[in-house]
Amino acid sequence: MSQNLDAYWMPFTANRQFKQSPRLFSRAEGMHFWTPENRQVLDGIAGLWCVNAGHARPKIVEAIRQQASEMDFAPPFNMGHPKQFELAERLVKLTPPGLSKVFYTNSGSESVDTALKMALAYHRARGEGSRTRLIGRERGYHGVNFGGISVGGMVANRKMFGTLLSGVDHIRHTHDARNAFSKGQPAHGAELADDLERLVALHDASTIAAVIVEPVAGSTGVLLPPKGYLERLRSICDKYGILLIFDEVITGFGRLGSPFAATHFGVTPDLMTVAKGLTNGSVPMGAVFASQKIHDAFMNGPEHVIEFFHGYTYSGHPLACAAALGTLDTYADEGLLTRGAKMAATFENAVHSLKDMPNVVDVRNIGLVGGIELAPIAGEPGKRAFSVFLDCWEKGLLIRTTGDTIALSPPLIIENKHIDQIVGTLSDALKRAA
Ligand code: PXG
Repeated sequence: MSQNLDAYWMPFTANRQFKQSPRLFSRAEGMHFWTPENRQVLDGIAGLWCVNAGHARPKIVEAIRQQASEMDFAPPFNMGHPKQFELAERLVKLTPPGLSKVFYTNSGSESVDTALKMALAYHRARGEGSRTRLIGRERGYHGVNFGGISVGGMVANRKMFGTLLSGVDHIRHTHDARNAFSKGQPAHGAELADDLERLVALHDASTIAAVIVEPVAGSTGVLLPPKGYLERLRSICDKYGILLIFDEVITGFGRLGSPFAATHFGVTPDLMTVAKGLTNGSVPMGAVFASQKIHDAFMNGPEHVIEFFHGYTYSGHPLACAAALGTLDTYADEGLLTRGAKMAATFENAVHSLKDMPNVVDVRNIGLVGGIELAPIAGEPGKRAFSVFLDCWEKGLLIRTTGDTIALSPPLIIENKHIDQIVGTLSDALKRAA
């Protein structure tokens, strides 16, 4: 490799291993990437759970191109531009009823920290400033900013970074071996939501601002909510005046076969974070959806005073708004926000066909998400799944691994032939990794 790879410190990557045998993409279209050597690689994970409509979609490309020449930037504080408002109006038509306000960010991590701050400030604005405690869940992933890692529950993302936010507690994760090889939502574990009751008993509801969960946990290895679990969490939150935050950075924009997980499961949170699929991964953008009630609690001071002391230089960036509008057009034209539901049965059968492959200890799925969990190599956690990842990459398939779980989250434009290729390549790789 002639290019010097030394200066770039790569994120969430084994830098030394990578630089010894680099893996680069230089072009992408539809369901595929191409390497600089022009080798085609099937995208089994929508880039990183974000390119839901597939790569280089014409309406998105054109929207970005046009916006770049029309207006590159406009200040987001005290000034606006038309596309911010147009996008917000279109977005709240897609969200579950009640989530009627949108606040823009630039990533999932920023969306999470924004939502946590909104929750704290909401209670304070209503005169319940004692509600300062934030509750997350073990094995949760909420990005990498300080708020997100504090409520998050992945030890490697937390342990190096000091004491994090104070006043955070966690409920238990929902992974339960009794549910192995469940198709869709598993039967066991709704009662794990009662952990929130325990934390209320321990800390008192008057100290708790919000609880944040991923409706389906992605990064931590595709963990589904047991039947009845999210409903139970919602009703405990209602009982005690605790806000419920759904982190829909992965589940938003059609991943489960519905526009949002909230729509899919029929449980509406008070705040909902998104990113990724909002712009089809094309320009960084995130957002927080808030209920009218939360928004209105802020709108009670003198009218000339800023209501929420929060925002980013690039909140509602013109390129991001244009890209998001092009993305929503593409989703609408092709019915992509519900296409996952049509493909789900085929995808489910395909991933569960890997059940009897060597070392497979669980298969989990919902919509166009699949998780295949492998038994770890003794004393070397993560190594078996990573070797499957490298093998698939050699054979022209991009997958994602976390620990010893393989995650699949293909673009929602996937066809049967791609599903066949994913499963065929994976089963060969699993046999070789035995
Ligand atoms: N919340 C959730 C639920 C996420 O999945 C974030 C927040 C943070 O988003 P940003 O845009 O700040 O990265 C995410 C991100 C994986 C993987 O391998 C998933 C994410 C990021 C990196 C890797 O599954 N999701």
